[in-house]
Formats: sequence, C-alpha cells, structure tokens
Amino acid sequence: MRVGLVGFAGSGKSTLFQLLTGVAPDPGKVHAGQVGVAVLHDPRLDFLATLHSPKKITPATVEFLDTPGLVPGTHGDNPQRLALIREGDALLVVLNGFTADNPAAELNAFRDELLFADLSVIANRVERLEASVKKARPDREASQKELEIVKRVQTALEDGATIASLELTADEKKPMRSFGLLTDKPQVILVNQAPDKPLDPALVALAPEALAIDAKLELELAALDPEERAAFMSDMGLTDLGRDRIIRAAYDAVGMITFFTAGEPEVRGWNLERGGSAVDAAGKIHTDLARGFIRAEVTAYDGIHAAGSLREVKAKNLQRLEGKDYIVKDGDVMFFRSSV
Ligand SMILES: Nc1nc2c(ncn2[C@@H]2O[C@H](COP(=O)(O)OP(=O)(O)O)[C@@H](O)[C@H]2O)c(=O)[nH]1
Ligand SMILES: [Mg+2]
Repeated sequence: MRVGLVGFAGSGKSTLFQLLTGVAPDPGKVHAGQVGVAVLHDPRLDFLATLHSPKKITPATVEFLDTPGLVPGTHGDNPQRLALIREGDALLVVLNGFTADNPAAELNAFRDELLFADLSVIANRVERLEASVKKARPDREASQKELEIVKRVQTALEDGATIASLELTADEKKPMRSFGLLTDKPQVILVNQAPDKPLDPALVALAPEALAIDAKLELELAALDPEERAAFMSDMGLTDLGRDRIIRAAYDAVGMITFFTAGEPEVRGWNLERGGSAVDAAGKIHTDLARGFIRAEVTAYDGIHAAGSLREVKAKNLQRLEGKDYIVKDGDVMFFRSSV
C-alpha cells in the first residue's frame, strides 16, 4: 500500500515528501517516482512500551511516493505523470497556498485532470468492447456485461460524478481494477500554507476534511534540536505540528489499520488492510505463522489502557481466543499460537 503525493508542479510535494519520510528528494528520481517510508506516530505504542519495557520499539509505517505532479491545463497529455499517480493506492493532494491563493479552484482543476484521464481510459475500453461484442467469440457475453458497466461509468464521469458514487459491486468493479482509475482512489486534501492563515471556506466546502501545513517551515523546524524548536514555536504562537496528523490521515485513507505485538523483546505496530483476518495478520509477521495458525490471543488496546497494568489485564481476564476468520480491529494486541 502506497500513498501518492500528487497535485500540480510546484505545490510543495517534494518538500512535504522530505518532511514526512526524512528522505531528501533526488531530482534524478522524481520522474520515476521516489519512494520513502514515514513512521506512524501512535501514542498507543508508547503506552504498550511502558508496560513491557521492551528492548526494541518498532512503529507501523506507511509508504509515500513523490510524483512530479501535473502541469495545469494539459488535459490528459501527461501520460508518464499520470502513470505515476496511478501507482498510489490513495492520493495525498497537495495544493499551493503559499504563492497561489485559490486552493478550491486548484483542487477543482486537479480533479478535472483526473476525471479527464479516467474518461479517456474508459472511452478506449468502450471502443474495444464495442468492437469485440460484434464478433462471435466465446467471451462475447462477458464483454457485453462489461460494456454495460463501463458505459455506465462513462456516463457518470461525463456528468462529473465519481465512480464511487455508482456503488458498483466488487464483481462489477473487477474488470476495471487493472485500469487504475484515478477518480476511484481515496483522497486526502492538503493545502500548503502559512500556519496563521485560516483555511479557505470554499476549500472546506469542497473538502470538509482538508488539512493544512506549512511544509517548508516544518521542515526547517525539524532540523532544529528540541529546545530550539520549542522556542521558535512559542515565538510564532505554534502549538502543534501537522506532520503526524498528515501521516495518520494518509494511513487511514489508504485503508490500513494497526495491530500490535507486545512482549519483552519487542513492542511493535503492524499494518493490516482493513477487513483483514487473524490469519492475514499472522501472515504479516511470518508466512509460517499463518501456515501453522492455531489460535490468536487477542486483547483490545482500549481495555489494556483502561486496566493500566499487565497484572490488571490478567485479573480482568481481558484476553480472548480467536480463530482464523476473526476480523482484526484497529488496536488489537495479538499473540499467535502456531504449529510451525
Ligand atoms: N513559502 C513556502 N514555500 C514552499 C512551501 N513548500 C514548498 N515551498 C517552496 O516551493 C518550491 C517548490 O516546492 P517543491 O516541494 O519542490 O514542489 P513540488 O514541485 O510540488 O515538488 C520550492 O522552492 C520550495 O522551497 C511552503 O509551505 N511555503
Ligand atoms: Mg517535486
């Protein structure tokens, strides 16, 4: 799972990439998309560590892909740049609020570019399918079915609706999965602007969950030692930083949840796709653990936190046994029994 940093060129994506991942953008790499890993700050991990005093603490992470961004008004004439955006499982749309002043218009323009790109992919597919249903081929019926769906999608996109709004079933969506349709990807909207600037109401109307950050300023602050940073922040009247909030929003958007393993050697956060089962979780740790899966011992983090100590967790009998098909919840602390 990967979050694409997207938007128009010059909106601050590479600056943000460095802030989130700590990886300096390499101008030689951006055209192929540069990948970096961001640590997900999670206070639950810190609390579990106070209980176990582990030798090692390992947080969950999320991968970001820096992309070169689109050039405004080129309407789909950006095949390489669009291909990189397609690689994102979710899109972090970065809007320029430091040299431009209309983030709502910028977001609309960017979404139009995505829509335009999807329409051209869909139009191509319609054309191919229309040709293929005319021939007496064994897959004609399947092609006919797909053609109906793809045409519905085409009409929706032409009306400016999103694919998500069609509420297609997983089966109906299946043939389109390989297209990497851009308007079907979850989006996090972020405006890159001075910290004392209020969010543009027109942007909030378009994207109620929109976030703001001053990427350049935060990058400069990140380079300071903690004392200096605190002094600067108080001078500027800044009470918190946006970095961790953005990583969290991206993590949620891409559809990941965290389960924990906790013991004396290591307390660790692990990624799992939302909806994943106990055996999927075991497989994140090791394929053997999934292969030999017997049972998972599961304790909900909130229960542990309320109990306050390992002894209380035991006394309250908070741990339960779950089988293979148990759907893991965000915050589950898990231990796997395996026969391998
Ligand atoms: N003032 C200000 N400048 C920024 C900010 N973010 C990026 N920049 C500057 O804008 C220019 C383009 O930023 P960059 O991250 O390379 O944009 P990209 O093309 O989207 O990757 C660079 O000179 C950055 O230093 C910001 O939040 N505030
Ligand atoms: Mg860049």
